[in-house]
Amino acid sequence: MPGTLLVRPPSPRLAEGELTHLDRVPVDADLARRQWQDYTRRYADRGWQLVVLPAADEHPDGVFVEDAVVVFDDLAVLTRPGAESRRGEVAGMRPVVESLGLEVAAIEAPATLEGGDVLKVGRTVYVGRSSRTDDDGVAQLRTLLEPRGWQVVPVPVTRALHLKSAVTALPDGTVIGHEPLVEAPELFERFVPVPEAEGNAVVVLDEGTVLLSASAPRTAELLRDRGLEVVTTPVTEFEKLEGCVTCLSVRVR
Ligand code: CIR
Repeated sequence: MPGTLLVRPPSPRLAEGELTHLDRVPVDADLARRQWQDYTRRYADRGWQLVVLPAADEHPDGVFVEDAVVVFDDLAVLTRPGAESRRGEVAGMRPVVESLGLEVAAIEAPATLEGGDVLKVGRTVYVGRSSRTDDDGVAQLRTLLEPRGWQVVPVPVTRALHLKSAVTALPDGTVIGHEPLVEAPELFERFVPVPEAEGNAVVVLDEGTVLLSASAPRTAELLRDRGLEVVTTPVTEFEKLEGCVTCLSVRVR
């Protein structure tokens, strides 16, 4: 199941990125670059094809590519970030997703939607109604997706930046999250709490393997006890900017 992944190298201005729930602390741009390279290697080592977007160093948060485009089957939806400073990241995505042969749609102003609020579990799309994604954004996504056989379920998000800063899904569809950040666990068919805030975010590498932040060793243990292979990678410099393993890539195929 390895697929094709979009990534973009971190800007040397990463430290100037948006912050909502965390205080600003020093960020090591060289370490961020090395962590990003390690992150991309985790995929390449497992047979994923990486499409590296041109650097966009004028956008401090540009490395968090998952917020600018969301892909559903052969449809790429360009987002309209709620953070004004991030709107300029989207334009560079269009030619790339077009070149991959995807159909392209876009969230139209004044609606806002960020990809970090979009969690796919089977054919269900949970969409965080957060400070970055508004009701109009959720409604536009529903209009695009329901005719294509996806069900859209809005989820309130106030305790975290994005829905996927609070919950993500394991390969079998079980949703995991750090309980203090999750406001409506009952919305998910199956929910399992994890012991660390950095443990909420996993990327499914294949049916039996997930990628997890190296900052969540107790969660790694819990997931291994469930029979999963857990690959860890250090993302401390991105976590300081409220990013996580999911935000650094978008699966396009
Ligand atoms: C922001 O606040 O927009 C960035 N500093 C972090 C974005 C992280 N993205 C994500 O969780 N999908």
